Amino acid sequence: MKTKTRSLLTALAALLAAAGALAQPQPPDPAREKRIAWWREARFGMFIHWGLYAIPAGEWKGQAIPGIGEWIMNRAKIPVREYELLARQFNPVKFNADEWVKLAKAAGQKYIVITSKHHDGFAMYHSRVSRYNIVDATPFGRDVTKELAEACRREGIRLCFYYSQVQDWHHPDGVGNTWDYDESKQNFARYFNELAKPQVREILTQYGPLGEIWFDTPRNISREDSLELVNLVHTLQPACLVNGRVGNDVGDYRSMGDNQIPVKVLDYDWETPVTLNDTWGYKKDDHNWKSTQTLIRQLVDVVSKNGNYLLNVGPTAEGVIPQPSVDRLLEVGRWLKVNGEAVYGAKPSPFPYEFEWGSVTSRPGRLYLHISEWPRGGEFALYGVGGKVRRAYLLARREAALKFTQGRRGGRDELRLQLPSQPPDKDVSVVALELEGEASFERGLIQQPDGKVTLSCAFADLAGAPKLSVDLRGVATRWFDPGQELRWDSTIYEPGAYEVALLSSEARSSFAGADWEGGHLVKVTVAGQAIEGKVEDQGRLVNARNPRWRDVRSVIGQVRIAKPGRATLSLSALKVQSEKKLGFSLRAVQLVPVAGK
Ligand code: JFZ
Repeated sequence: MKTKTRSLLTALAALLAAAGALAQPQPPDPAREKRIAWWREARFGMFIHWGLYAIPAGEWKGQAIPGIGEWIMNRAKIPVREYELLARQFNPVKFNADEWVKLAKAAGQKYIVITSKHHDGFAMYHSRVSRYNIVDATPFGRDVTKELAEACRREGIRLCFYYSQVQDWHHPDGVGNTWDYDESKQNFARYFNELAKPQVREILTQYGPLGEIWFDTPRNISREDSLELVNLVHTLQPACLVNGRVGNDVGDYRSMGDNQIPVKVLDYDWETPVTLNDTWGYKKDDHNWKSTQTLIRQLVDVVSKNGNYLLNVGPTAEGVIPQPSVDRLLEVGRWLKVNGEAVYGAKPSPFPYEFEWGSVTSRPGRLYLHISEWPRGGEFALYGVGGKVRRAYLLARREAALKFTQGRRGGRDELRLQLPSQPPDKDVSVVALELEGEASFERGLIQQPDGKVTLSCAFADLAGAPKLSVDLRGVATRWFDPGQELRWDSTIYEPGAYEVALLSSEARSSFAGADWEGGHLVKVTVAGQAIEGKVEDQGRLVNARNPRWRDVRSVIGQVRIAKPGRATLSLSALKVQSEKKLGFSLRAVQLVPVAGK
């Protein structure tokens, strides 16, 4: 009886997941719609991680401490009494609220989220609940938060606060400090009632209207506690948003994992926080800066999938935003001056899948093609736009109409654009397409003009894979069992020989490096042919959208497609290797035409 109930429940869950029913986090709520309107328009914000951790800047007692900078207290197990002493040194004399806010503005960012209290427990504002704060405990003695609030008001930027609601390594009853405190003797409710809630109340009442409260690392916070925070925020400031990391899916929008950009268009509001290098809080030896092109690509890709992009800076202990961050932000801002129309308030792509050449955003009657891989000779093709294009032009050269042709060929709607041979922008150039009347779009998976057919796990039918789940990056996770089968339907236009390539993903955590496991035996069936092959590391590809997780490419064989049209491809694992406990981390299957056919 018990087993029966459980298998029924599993089947039901799989069914719901397949139907996408679990993907809608919030019921439509008019108050929320009102609250979130500015945020949907904004699309791009500045995250600021600033606190006492900027003083050690990644080094403790002469040792470089690996991991993200703001976690140094935890990573180096620094006793509270020792870490507290940093406050006496905190004197950011170069801090200038106007400069920071003007930088955000020049970068094209519409909101700022700053750490009012991170996991280390130190309040970066004048708290009356605890003296462990920037005004009462440092020689600097200024409420930087107040100065920022005033500067934001002057510049028309929305101020938002990060608040670590569960982890507090300073408070004897907060979560996370196992080196000073005995967890078995802790009383979370005491911390929550005596520090967290009163401080959230303070940040909501001392600094004027806020855009949002950005909670973090909910851990195992109860639904009741999450709701209490949400109610506290909405009661004190009805227009203030709450992010998804308040826990239990009760926020106003969803928060993605750090640096994680989902692989498909989502029909709900979401945001990804992203680092400019590999840390949030300042670390003096982290010079691994993302290129401006990566930042712009990520920004437009996030918008193309219905999200917001929250890009972090980690100021130094002197109050200076590192120059490499400033340089990149100003470049993104210059790009947005030209191309902002395709970002602010823009709607997602009508195509649910990714393109290799870039991303698509939209407005009613308009499509924007954000091209970062410029086509050779400027010849660009897009399939699947049904409806007439009235005019095409580059946002960088609005007056110059681009030549194009449209037609129905080989069962597809084909748009061909003649672009200049060189892109107007070295990073991302945007083509605007003005559409006549109601356009319709082919939303199914189709062969692309470059001949490739890409089948992301995010679009797989999981009915034959009850033990698998696919994360938002499109990676099948926890694939340890053989016998699981994924299926895709797609449309292939060109008959011929195709290489079957698998893209599987590296795993990566904040603290460990990248890792990958191969050696799995898989079977692929398509067009009446079945091939078997081994998943081997034949080379790693950088994914421009998620550069932190590379793809491992493995060609497992060839198939011949004799007839164009709808094709079903299925993939199953016959044997899964799991010595490293990573298993098979498939992200996509690709059919790639074999040259010469
Ligand atoms: C959290 C913090 O611990 C970190 O210090 C920083 O503030 C960051 C923005 O948020 O770290 C996380 C939280 C969630 C994930 C990863 C790191 N996640 O869901 O992948």
